Amino acid sequence: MIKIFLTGDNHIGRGFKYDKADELGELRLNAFKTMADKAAEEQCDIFVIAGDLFENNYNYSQHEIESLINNLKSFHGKILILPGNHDFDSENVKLWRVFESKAEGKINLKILNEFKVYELNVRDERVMIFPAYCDSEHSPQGKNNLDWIKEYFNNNNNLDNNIYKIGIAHGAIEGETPDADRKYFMMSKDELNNINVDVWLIGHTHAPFPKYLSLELELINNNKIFNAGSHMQNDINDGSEGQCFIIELNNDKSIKAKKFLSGPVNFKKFDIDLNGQDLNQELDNALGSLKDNCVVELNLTGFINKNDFDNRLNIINKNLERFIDYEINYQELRPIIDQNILKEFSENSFAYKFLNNIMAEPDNNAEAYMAYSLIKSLEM
Ligand SMILES: [Mn+2]
Repeated sequence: MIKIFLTGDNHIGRGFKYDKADELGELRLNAFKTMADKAAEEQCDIFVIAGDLFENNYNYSQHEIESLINNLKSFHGKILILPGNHDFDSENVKLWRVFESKAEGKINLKILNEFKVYELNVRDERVMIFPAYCDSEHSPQGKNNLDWIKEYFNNNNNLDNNIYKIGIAHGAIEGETPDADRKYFMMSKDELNNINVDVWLIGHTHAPFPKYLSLELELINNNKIFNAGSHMQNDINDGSEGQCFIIELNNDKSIKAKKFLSGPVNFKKFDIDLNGQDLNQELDNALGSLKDNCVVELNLTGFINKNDFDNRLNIINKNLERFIDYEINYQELRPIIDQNILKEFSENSFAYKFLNNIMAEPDNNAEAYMAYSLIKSLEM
């Protein structure tokens, strides 16, 4: 049996649009300590990063590289890194040479940047690694880097069954990843299944698949393609909750797998349209059950009573201050025009009668507010 820890699409260096961008960047780096500790605790033999560890291959910092290496130190097995389309390797790219030299003597690292079989010995078992790494940002339309692996198996069709054969690739998967232009090393599941490896470890798609993995190790039937997704949600539109996969490949080549939640942050977006409800209560209903380790985007629209409206910033801040960061948009939030506000005008005035008439109709908050704003603008 061999045991694999799988992550990818970590995008170290990708910016965050929030005020606490630096803090979020550190959390993303520090999650590698969480992952390495978990991989060690689970006695995984290899730790695989299936592409896009970095956001790009030119604008990386020494701090990021050193922090990654330090955080990975608690894992003593083999660390295999596949260059993805964001951090692709080619002749003029220095990133992976820099990473290798910094890692020397600290972690047991192999950058999979050749189209060849990498042989490992794990628990006295023979393991063959077949990498389809990215050697450019985009692929020629409809092409991927699987050809050499197909050819290898055509030429070696009676490999010893006891050898563990692991394919690692980075690119879009037909049916899982949008890639309209077919320029992200598009692979089909049929194509992958027809190659005689025992398991495929895939990167590129930030949302994980298969989606049904649970937190407990379970036998996986009829699937040998695994994409763990990002270890941390990178933004609100990212379909990842921040997880890795732990995969056990048994002597009979059956597969057991589970997910491990590694994300230190979750990004959440709420659109709340109010119609007279208590602001504090509505915010508590929406946000109360969230853990503190969230970045919240809150979009408030509609109508609240005048008292809540005057205190809106206090109420909003009180409900949001416990989160890592938050962004609020309340420009479209309006006060309900009520009898109290009407007192601004004398009872015989046109304004009073006009507004009073509008307010007499049900569900006229928007109209009353518009009329009130118009009257106020004419008064000036
Ligand atoms: Mn990618």
